[in-house]
Amino acid sequence: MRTEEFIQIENKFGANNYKPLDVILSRGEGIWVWDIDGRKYLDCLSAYSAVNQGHCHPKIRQALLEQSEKLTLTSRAFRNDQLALFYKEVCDLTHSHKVLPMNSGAEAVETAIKTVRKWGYETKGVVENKAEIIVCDNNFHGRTLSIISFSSDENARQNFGPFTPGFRSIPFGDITELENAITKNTVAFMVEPIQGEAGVIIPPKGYLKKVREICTKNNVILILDEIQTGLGRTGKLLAEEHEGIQSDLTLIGKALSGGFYPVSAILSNEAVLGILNPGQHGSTFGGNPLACAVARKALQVLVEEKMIENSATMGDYFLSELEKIDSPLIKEFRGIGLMIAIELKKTSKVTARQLCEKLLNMGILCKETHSYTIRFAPPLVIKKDEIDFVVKKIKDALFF
Ligand code: IF1
Repeated sequence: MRTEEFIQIENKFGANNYKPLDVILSRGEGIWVWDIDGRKYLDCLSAYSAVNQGHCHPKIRQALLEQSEKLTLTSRAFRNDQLALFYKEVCDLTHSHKVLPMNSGAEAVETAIKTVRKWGYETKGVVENKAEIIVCDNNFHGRTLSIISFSSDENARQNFGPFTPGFRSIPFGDITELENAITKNTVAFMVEPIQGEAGVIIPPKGYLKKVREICTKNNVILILDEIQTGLGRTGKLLAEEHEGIQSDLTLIGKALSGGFYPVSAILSNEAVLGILNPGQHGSTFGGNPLACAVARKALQVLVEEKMIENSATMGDYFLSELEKIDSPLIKEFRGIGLMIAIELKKTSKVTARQLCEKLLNMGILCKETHSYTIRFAPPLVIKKDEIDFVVKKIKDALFF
């Protein structure tokens, strides 16, 4: 089938909830993907950071194949021989006391919301049904009803009401706003260490450290959504390490499986996840042996193959090379590790989408976020000469 035919069929039968670039991919390896006509592209999106380890990592694939021949799903009605090992390894690696495995990122967020509410009523003594969770303007935490209830993106919310109450949104990066928003009913503050969908927005230095202090002082649970920033993307295993802090709950997903299989997890200290009892939360697929085997290997290769260190050094190099570009179209380059954005000037008459389409034709896959920002987040295995290649293409695309 030709590209146009694939697109026609998708458009005819599929819900129209995405506007993808018109490339039909059929193969991937490391930082590279190929379309159905054999054209090769350098992937600078990494499936929104789900393939940090690179496409079809051979060791993760092997773990998937081997486990798929033994046992894939038991449900949590019975135990399986991968779950305990996953628990131990993920907790050791992240210095967590407890873990709860789920599937998608949004499910991890929902799980956190349920858990901190229960914690609030039973430990903090919040009056029934009064629990409040503070979040940040321009957050992105997923697509379920409770999560869009506190989104500031009108398009994500419009006509999906009625919404879940109990959330309050404050500006990102502002400590005073957080202090002022806390009441006796506040059970948690949930925040992305770096806002992804908002356009790689990095908070002022010291922000998370102060957030940690304020949450501790007020007996408020700090939930860090590291579904995108975690697992090496910012040059550390978890972005919280940049400020030397520890959350109470950390949410991870995406790269937890290296892109093979949906796996997410809620990492916790003893007190918070300890609040859940049998029958109060769960999922048919959460913690299944195939997911656990894949996640164990995905974490192992991330560490053993020094992808986190590579993210830090290659991220610095990428950003410094970008900063050498002097184009009237550019407002700013920003980033941390391999989570990098280019923001175009609103007056530049070229939109981020147009630039992404141009780069697609030049063999670089990237995706706009909002009208004037493009995110660059290649797999963490990218090398120096490959960054040179991307930067050269970006330069060529900007001077047209
Ligand atoms: C889509 C964005 C990225 C996330 C954070 C939770 C989730 C996400 C910080 C939910 C998911 C994805 C979903 C994807 C687009 C994408 C995205 F542009 F929308 F914001 F990565 F930047 N927390 N982010 O970033 O995880 O339920 O999807 O597994 O197509 O909606 P999920």
